[in-house]
Amino acid sequence: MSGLEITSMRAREVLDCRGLPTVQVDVVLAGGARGRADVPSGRSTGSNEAHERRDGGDRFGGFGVRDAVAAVNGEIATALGGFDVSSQRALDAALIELDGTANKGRLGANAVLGVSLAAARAAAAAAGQPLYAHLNGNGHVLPVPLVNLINGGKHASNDLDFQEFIVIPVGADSILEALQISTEVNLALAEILLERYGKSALNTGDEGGYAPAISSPHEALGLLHEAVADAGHGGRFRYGLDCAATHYHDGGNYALAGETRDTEAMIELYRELIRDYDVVTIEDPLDESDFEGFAELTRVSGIQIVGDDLFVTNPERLAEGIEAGAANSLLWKVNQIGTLTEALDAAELAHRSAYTVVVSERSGETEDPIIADLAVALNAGQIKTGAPVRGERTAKYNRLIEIEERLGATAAYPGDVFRAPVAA
Ligand code: 2PG
Ligand code: MG
Repeated sequence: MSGLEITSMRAREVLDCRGLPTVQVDVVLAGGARGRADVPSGRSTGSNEAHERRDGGDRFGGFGVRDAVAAVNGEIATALGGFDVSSQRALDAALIELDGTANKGRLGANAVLGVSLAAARAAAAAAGQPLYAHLNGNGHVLPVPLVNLINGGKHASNDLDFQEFIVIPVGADSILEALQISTEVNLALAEILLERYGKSALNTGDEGGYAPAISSPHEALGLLHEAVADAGHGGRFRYGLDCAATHYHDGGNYALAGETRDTEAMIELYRELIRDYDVVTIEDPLDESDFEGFAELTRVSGIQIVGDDLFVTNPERLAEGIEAGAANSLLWKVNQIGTLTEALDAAELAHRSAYTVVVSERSGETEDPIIADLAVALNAGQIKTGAPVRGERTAKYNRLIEIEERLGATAAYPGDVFRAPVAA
């Protein structure tokens, strides 16, 4: 006995930041080490994501996860009893085989992922190491945060179609300073919004960013530029978007700010925003099935184009995208694919293909900060985890601050070269 065998596993329903239930899993090993993980949940989901199992019916408005919890406590606990967690790949392979479907639809990706992540944490605890160091002894790059200060799309009740308007603190020397100056910009933004639109403009969206009643992406980006200038940080920020375009696309056209645009018109709009607002990264600019359009925009834009709904952290879809030249960056969300190993494989394929990796939260998060450790383990150099407010977002930022302190002199903050593989 190595002490690394699973002796017990327990899942339960807990609440996420929207007050909806999600799966929390505890894994206990023979040597006494334990690991816990919570499973996040998206709202603007890609249609090719692994299956999130919900109970339906009246309980929790249909969002209950009792069946997924029962799958962990019953079938998965039985099958993995005594399993040695020293190989995450073997453990995840066992989970995939047990489920037996292509999208984890039988047991539920939320059941499978909870076990996969809790087992990784237990293995790290048994080794006496923080998770980032256990996964990669050379993990030392603190990610540049893509800080989402204005929310729209499915994440807010305003008329902005783009989902996320992002500031990127490239002119900081550390994650701590990056968060400091981002927060100063957020405070300046609040003052501008209050003065210009009144106090209802200070209502926030799902990721803690403000959700003013505006509809023009130009206006939103202009507000970010003004806030950066007012905070005295001109030149220290660059800008980004998550357009989540799948969600206002219909038959080749996009319904954006009251107008209908075809793919070419969307690409023109992006070129304008890149030129006028120093936008250096755009996620999901086009529909999730439009590999060709993504390839064209990637060619003509010269910036980082990120595939979220396009790739769904799926190595096979990513391989297809690489072949087509679609995007040059992978948005990386472990729950889109359902096991840590498959997500790590997608990141490895991305890096091998000179695609960048942006580690990302979901809009439905808990206080679990695991993506902070995963971002450092991947040396990804970029993370997207909302505005620097609200516990489920600050949990990740605070964990990054802690990791930076632990790493001491070996910690690196990439600053303006966060997307170097694209610029090169
Ligand atoms: C996204 C995510 C997270 P959701 O589209 O990138 O920001 O949103 O979790 O709702 O899919
Ligand atoms: Mg997205």
